[in-house]
Amino acid sequence: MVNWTARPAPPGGVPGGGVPRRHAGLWQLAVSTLDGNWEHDHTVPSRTLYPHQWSWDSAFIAIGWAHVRPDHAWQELTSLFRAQWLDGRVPHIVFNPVVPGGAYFPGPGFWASATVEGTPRVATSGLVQPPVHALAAWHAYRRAPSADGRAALRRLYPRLVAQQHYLATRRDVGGAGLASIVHPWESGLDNSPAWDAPLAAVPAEAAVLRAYRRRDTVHAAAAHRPTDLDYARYIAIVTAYRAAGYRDDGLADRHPFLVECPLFNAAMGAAEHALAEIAGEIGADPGPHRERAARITTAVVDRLHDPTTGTFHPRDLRSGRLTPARTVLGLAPLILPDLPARQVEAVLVEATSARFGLAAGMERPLPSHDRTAADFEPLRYWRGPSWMNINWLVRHGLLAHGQTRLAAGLRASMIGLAETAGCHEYFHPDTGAGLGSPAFGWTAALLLDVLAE
Ligand code: 9WN
Repeated sequence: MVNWTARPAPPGGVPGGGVPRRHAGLWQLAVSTLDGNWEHDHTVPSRTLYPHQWSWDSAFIAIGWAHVRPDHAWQELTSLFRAQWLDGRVPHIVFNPVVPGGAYFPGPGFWASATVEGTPRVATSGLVQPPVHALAAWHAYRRAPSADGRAALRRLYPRLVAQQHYLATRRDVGGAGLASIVHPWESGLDNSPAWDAPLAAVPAEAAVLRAYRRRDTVHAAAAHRPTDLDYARYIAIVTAYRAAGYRDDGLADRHPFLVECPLFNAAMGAAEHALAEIAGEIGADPGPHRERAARITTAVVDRLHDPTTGTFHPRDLRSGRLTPARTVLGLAPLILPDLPARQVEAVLVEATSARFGLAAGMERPLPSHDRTAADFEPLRYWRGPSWMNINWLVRHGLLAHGQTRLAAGLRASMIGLAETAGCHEYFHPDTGAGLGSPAFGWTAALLLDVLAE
């Protein structure tokens, strides 16, 4: 049984009993950031950079809403799953039809989801993101248990099961019980050094981009974002997937990017644990979820753990090899409550090393990449900066394995970061300076969650 912490939501956006007075300002900042990003039935990650609905953002954001406006938490997840495809995939972007098509690149016209069978009426992308939604739904419910919440769980449950089924079947390209991602965007850590090796094999030239106009660099510094060459490859990979109607059969024979990611698969395993809890709550059978969770954990260990480095690495199905970079993705399997003690120990060694600096007293949260690596870039997106969602996940992994002192250190550093820079999208891993969007949804939401504990 997973011991997720439960705390009822404080009413009306005021700090709950457990939130000290000195954090009242931060709490209000987080609530007003979420309110400012709320858009009729979902929350945009950022009004400028990401003016639509994103899949794993909505999951994290729902956890934050549960503390202040639980109805928004359920609307958030419900609107996302309304856009689920017939095959079970939950698209990584759901486009808001009232936002001009050119506001985000690549926009709805590029993805052309309406030309594909089994897609919803609303325009979406054709990719997915880490399946953290069952986990989020369970966390949201435990923070605000109610009859409405239970009814929402009941409605979401078959959709969450279909999401898992899609990943466990159509995406099991390697045939070993893990899901493959078909694009770096599916990892959520778009330009992580983890993808450098598999991306290098994707044929693309920066010239590909001349046909398009990037929108992200209008709102954020180019030096803090993926490069043009990264984008050229992102576009080339989507183009290949789109040309095959976003079908998953035959991927091994034709698709240029196929990787088993430790965070993605750990999320898939954690989702089965959460589904077991949800099933218990709504009178369904938790047994099959527990069995699937155990199988996923075994496969994550067998396929993605490297006893030489002690950490987890993505497996590139094109080369058959583990990718060499030691990124924060390698720590993510801690969120599996049944991760064997030997791997827990090894990951803790990695996390507490100079590479990531986890400690009971730590000044800054975990960076997204190994601080000691030659290609560590403290300003560039997922190649060094600290992100609140990854720290939140690792913190829950630490709690799941009884590492309360380290979890407390991480929590304090996350709060300190927001005290330094507010609800930015990501943060300089040394100075804590805010980077990217200044009013970012999941930073606000997860800040509420850590403040409330
Ligand atoms: C592409 C919305 C998303 C996050 C991702 C983050 C970034 C998009 C982009 O923004 O990706 O999906 O345009 O850069 O990498 O994790 O979900 O916040």
